[in-house]
Amino acid sequence: MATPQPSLDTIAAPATPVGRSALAIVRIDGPQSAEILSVLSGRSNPEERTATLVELRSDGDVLDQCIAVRYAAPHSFTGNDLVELTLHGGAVVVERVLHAIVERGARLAEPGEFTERAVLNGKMDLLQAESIADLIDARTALQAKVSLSNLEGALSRKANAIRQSLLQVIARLEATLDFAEEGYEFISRPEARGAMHRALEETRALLETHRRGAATRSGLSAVILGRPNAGKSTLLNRLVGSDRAIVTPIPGTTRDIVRETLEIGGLPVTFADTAGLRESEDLVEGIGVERARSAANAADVVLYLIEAPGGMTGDDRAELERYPGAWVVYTKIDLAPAPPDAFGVSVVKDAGVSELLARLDRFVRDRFAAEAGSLVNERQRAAAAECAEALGAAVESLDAGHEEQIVLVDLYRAATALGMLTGAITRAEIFDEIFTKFCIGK
Ligand SMILES: Nc1nc2c(ncn2[C@@H]2O[C@H](COP(=O)(O)OP(=O)(O)O)[C@@H](O)[C@H]2O)c(=O)[nH]1
Ligand SMILES: [Mg+2]
Repeated sequence: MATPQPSLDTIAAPATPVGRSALAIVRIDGPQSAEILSVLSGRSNPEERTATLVELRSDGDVLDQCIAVRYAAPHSFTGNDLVELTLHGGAVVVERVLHAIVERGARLAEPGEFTERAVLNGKMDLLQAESIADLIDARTALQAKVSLSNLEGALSRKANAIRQSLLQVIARLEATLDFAEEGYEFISRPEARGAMHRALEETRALLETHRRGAATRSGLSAVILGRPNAGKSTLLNRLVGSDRAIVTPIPGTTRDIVRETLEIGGLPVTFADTAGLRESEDLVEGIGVERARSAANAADVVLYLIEAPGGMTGDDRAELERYPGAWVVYTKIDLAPAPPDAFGVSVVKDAGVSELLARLDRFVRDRFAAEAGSLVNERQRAAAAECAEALGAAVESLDAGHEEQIVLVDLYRAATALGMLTGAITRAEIFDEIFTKFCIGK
């Protein structure tokens, strides 16, 4: 582990949302943290890692009575000396305490700065740091579960294992090059190829986890399509359990997209109710139809509604050709039955709706629910894709009978991409990109 830099400054921030609450936590990190605590509390510092009741004073004024916990480097979240104050909640208390801390030499922390320090001190890698932000932002239990598995290191272990195997091949190919004159061979070409190919397969498997990981992180979109009056708005209202969209017997009522989010299969699924698909003279309705089509193109699920009494028309067939994966749902089956083998619902009679939800639940779980150790964002995907591309090129060079040096260029590129993924290789711009998205105080 890196030793904390002596020149490090001391930072402070509230770690809980500022506002009316029972308790509020303020953190101080850096070399002066313990000294600031002892000045404000007017006493020698409490035992390490021991909750201690102290009174904080500034210029003779009592600021608050709080519980202070002092952590000494390297045994803290950041790896530096760190103090956590559990104050009474309330904006004024937090504000006054922070002010006193800053007056004694600390500065206010930037978003994510505590976690960034933890990464720089080798307390966690970049993937784990990102999963903290994900955990904080989790909207469903499944999102929290995947974030926790990555925080615990599930994704880092997969990426490190691949990187280690590549570094071994690199080392042995380099050694072979160094001793080429003497005729030593530290790894045969078939052996190197085998190892590279395995690493490529593992990297591809990692990339495969991205669809699930990304869906778990950002949720899915479902679009409800169909001709005017098919019952789209009625179904949306029933799914979300409120009169969200306006329902009338007049075709063309819905013009703009109405969106509502439900939790299905552990993920947030945002349903979009759209304008009915028809050629319209009306400018606003025409724009609505365009929006409906483009939302459907980007959707994870398209529900295509058809009135059972009218049945499928030529227009429906033409629309359905644009969305090959669409689920056809016949509506208003209280008025006429759906065709045999077709799926039907009646909101009026409350028939088929829970079956529709159950099917969606299965679909989301089968296709999108992430397992532990999934790539969850674009940065991670791009790094894994770069690695796979470089490994593919390395295998090709080897097969084409190119020299070791040429193969090594791509192998280094692959190993570097994995190093960027976990943060073993650090770049300032990646850090900025990741940590500025954090909350203050984390
Ligand atoms: N009988 C019956 N009528 C329905 C059902 N669902 C919707 N409707 C009626 O069909 C008309 C059009 O519904 P709406 O949801 O606005 O259709 P949209 O244009 O596709 O959004 C309204 O008068 C609804 O009350 C149903 O399950 N059974
Ligand atoms: Mg509508």
